[in-house]
Amino acid sequence: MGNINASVDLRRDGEIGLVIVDNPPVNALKHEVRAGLAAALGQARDDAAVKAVVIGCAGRTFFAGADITEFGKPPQTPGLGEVIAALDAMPKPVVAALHGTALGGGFELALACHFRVAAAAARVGLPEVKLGLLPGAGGTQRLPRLIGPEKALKMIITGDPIEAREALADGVIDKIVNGDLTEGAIAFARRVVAENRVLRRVRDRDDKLVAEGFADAAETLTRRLRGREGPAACVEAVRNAIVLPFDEGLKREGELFRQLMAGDQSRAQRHIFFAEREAARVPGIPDGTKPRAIATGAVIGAGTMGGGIAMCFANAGIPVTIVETGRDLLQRGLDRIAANYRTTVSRGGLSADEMERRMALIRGVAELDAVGAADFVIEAVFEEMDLKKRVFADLDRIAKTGAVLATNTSTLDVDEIARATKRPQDVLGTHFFSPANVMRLLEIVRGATTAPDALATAIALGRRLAKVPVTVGVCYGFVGNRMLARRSVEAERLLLEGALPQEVDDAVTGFGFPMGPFAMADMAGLDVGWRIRKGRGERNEIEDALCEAGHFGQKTGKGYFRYESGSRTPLPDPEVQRTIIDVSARLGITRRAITQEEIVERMIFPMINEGARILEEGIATRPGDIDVIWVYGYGWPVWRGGPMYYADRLGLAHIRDRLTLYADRSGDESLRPATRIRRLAAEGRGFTP
Ligand code: T1G
Ligand code: NAD
Repeated sequence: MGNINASVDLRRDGEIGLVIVDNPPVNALKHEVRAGLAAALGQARDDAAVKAVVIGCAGRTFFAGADITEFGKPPQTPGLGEVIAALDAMPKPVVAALHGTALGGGFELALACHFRVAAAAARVGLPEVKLGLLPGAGGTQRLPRLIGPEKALKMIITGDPIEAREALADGVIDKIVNGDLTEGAIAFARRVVAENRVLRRVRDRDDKLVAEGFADAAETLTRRLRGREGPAACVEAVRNAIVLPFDEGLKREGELFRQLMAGDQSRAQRHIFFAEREAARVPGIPDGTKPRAIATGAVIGAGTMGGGIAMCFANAGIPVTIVETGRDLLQRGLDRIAANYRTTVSRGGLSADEMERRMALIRGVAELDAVGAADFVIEAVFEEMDLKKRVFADLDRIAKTGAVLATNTSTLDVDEIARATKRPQDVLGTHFFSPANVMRLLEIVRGATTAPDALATAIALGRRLAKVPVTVGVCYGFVGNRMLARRSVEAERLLLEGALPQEVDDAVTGFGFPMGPFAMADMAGLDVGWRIRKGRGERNEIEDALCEAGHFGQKTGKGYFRYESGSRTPLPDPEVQRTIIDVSARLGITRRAITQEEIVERMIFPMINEGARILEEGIATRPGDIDVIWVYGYGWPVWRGGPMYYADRLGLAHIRDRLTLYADRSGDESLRPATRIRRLAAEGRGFTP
């Protein structure tokens, strides 16, 4: 009894053996933990005085899974599978005491225990698919035996955890403990001993293993996951639980797991897992910098973005005031918010009560003075510099001391906006992505004079709003839009040279993006870019011709594609095709057939090139930050790891050579490979050391 090793402790509480693991911050199942668990189980098994065992964790959570930092390294024994086999062989009752987030291998270990009790706030899940894997320690065989293949497949393919209450209702856990969890677990174990309860292993249960409905569920769940290896393997493994004996299903699960672990997709997704956490470490914010308290928020402008941003505050339980120029526009904005919530309620994603509660947190006004008490103000008015400077000058007068003043501009100079106030240290950019209540990325734009605690406040708020905050510097379009602008230039060139919108979008969605550049432009609204170009005296021959003909995108039912009323499905539009061919002819361009491969290269390589320049200028701190921006803000396929990671996989010498070819062909010097690409390619290195 006592310390088994630095992470695992075994002690006795009467006839109950208590195994407590302490491996901060999330009790990952690293080698030492596994070895300690195996030893503790052995001791408890062999100690006649021990009648039952409770396994629990110290700190903020039960095991949050295998230790991801060990992936790709030589395996060390005991593996998690061996620890779980020891649990299966235990002749005494074992109770898992769950709190925090019992995930992946941690939840699989709990499923191999005879009983599971949990704190009310606990959540359980199998998120391996988010790492390009599948549960590899029996989860695909045990969970279907507890809740049926259909529900198990949903949990495994989404990777989303469920709350303790739902887990109790599904029979995944046996009891919710209010009060001290360890004491509750020990009391539960004592009752099991006292009542001499039958030890029924999950692996021996098959009453829930029905095939009916499984195939349809699999089809529905994987429909939007084209090109992803993980989900397909999850379907095969869970199907095996229905058709194969437990040990054969388990063996096949292990084979699939090792296959995925060695594959490119999982390596790319693991890169994003760590890059997302690395992005939260921002140079220039001294350790111990305290974020300012945020109890209330305000949003200026209730348009496409303002409404979504206000919903983010309400979804996080933060009261928010939304301001418009007049009652009609305000009501239109509030109606759009309510309609959005109603859609979510109708899909079962929110209860009607919860919708009411959130709507009650949103206060609509038509007077800017009403935001005087707000702790964090976000401006989302038209993308016009003079208008934004006027709004910030007013906010400077109205907002309370210490309030953070943020702009949602997608391109404009945050420092120039800050200079419209006498408190530029409180000004920064919070660049949300459309739809703001859905997209997880938040590009936080640090101004030249932004105070470290204002920045820390925006990052902390970003996390409270369930966003992935990435801090960037000030330049035109920041990181994401600046790279996107390179793609847009090439996209127009491809249309002029011979491609059609549907061909370009097909190539890009074939690469793995959920949407092509032209459908995306239609969703954001072609008029946003048109206003910007008019302001800068620039032209996009095809898009401006479409805007002049009223093609603003989804909002007018026609853009690069046409939309049936009430539908968001982009349909080829002969009128657009005619416009494109006319513009090519007017510019004297002979159209030619363009391959999908060339389209993909010209959609991606110029962006990578711009990413290299962004790193050279220090606008982004790390290549991984750019990858996280593209995965969470622009739909870059996570299983390709992001543009900079993808470039390293292809090799920078290849990127350099293709860019040089396209620069020579088009005469566009901006396509010439960036200095950093040329240097790294010459040294045979990648962006990430
Ligand atoms: N392994 C190693 N490190 C981990 C880790 C893990 N599983 N989970 C978190 N960390 C680190 C993380 O990098 C960060 O480090 C710190 O802990 C805090 O994390 C066989 C093989 C648990 C919900 O996928 O989802 O089991 O940056 O900032 O926001 O089937 O972390 O401070 O240095 O995210 O409170 C399955 C992954 C593994 C869960 C907590 N498990 N983790 O979120 O903190 S595969 C997962 C999370 C598996 C088996 C297979 C979250 C969290 P640093 P954090 P958080
Ligand atoms: P929008 O035209 O849909 O909404 C702007 C709203 O601001 C309008 O309802 C208008 O009435 C209101 N407004 C104008 N002046 C105002 C004032 N003085 N006080 C209060 N309200 C005022 O535009 P949008 O698409 O929501 O864009 C808003 C901002 O967000 C822009 O800076 C844009 O560049 C940026 N942005 C847009 C997107 C996108 O995809 N649409 C994405 C990220 C950022």
